[in-house]
Amino acid sequence: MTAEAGTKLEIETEIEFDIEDLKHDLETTRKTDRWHDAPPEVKDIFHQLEWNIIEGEFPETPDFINPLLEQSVAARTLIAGPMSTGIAEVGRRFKMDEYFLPEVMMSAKCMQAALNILKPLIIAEKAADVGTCVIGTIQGDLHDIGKNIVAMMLEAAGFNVVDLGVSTPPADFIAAIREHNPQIVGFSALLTTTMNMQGETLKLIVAEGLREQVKVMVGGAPISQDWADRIGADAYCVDALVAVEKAKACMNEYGNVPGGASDLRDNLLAMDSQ
Ligand code: B12
Repeated sequence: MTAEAGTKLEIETEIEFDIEDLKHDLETTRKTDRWHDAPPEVKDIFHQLEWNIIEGEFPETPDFINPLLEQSVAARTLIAGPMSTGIAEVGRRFKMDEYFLPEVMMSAKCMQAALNILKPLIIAEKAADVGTCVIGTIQGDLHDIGKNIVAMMLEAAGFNVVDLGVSTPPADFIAAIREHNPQIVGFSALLTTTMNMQGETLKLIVAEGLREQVKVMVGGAPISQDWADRIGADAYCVDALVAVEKAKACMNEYGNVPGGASDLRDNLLAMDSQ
């Protein structure tokens, strides 16, 4: 554990976790063996927050978020840490038919309740204006938790973010590009049945002659670098932190490179192994 600028605690959240290990830890001990560098009292509340999300008890979510903020845990650590592992376990249970839609909806409400508290704290860090990003969940898809986190982090990094919401038709992306003149456009998709709409939206951007003026970033659980390459996106981002780094690089190092250029894709991909 190291002290962040100011008085925030910095706790390791980038440990890769295997979902089967997570299941084992949660089912045998009700605790994950993560956050090794967190103080014990913080670690305890992290575990309670994970369970709050898994069990979908959204009215109580603030009761775990607020004490952690009082203990100087950074808002970003909560999102990348216990909130992330909690909702991952919900996804696993849903996939295994241990959970059904009502349970997932309750867990999503916990995430939303937590994000409502954390958003103002993250936005308050807002850096100087760096550029504009249009972002939206693709047509047919109603998932927005991940997209909202990305939008929030980009805003904190100094982007003017135009959020088109969920189930965004390709034509709405085109209208927003014409209206707001963004340097970056982001598509979120969480369903294998809707991810194709990322490709369709990108095709329309090309057909409308807008491809060179925007850099296209894609993300969401079923999305991969292979998929980004298949549809011709400039960057795939596994999470919000990577999205911020790549968006900043699009404005700085590669600010003069047109969207769709192969060296842009190569350079942004190379950032994953740095
Ligand atoms: C919560 C949830 C819901 C909630 C959504 C609430 C909401 N407001 O978003 C509700 C209950 C509404 C829901 C509904 C459905 N869901 Co659902 N859902 C989930 C669940 C459990 C978690 C998703 C989530 O929020 N994760 C947390 C966030 C933080 O992670 P993330 O979204 O991946 O985002 C991060 C990165 O991917 C990236 N990122 C995301 N977007 C973007 C965009 C850009 C531009 C960039 C750069 C990066 C980026 O950064 C984010 C932050 O780090 C997932 C399981 C899973 N493993 O994903 C299933 C899951 C996505 N759902 C699934 C299904 C099947 C459905 C339904 C079809 C169920 C049904 N029978 O009706 C419906 C679909 C409704 C629709 N038309 O969209 C399946 C999809 C399977 C598939 N192969 O397509 C999943 C994978 C569950 C499973 N394991 O089977 N769901």
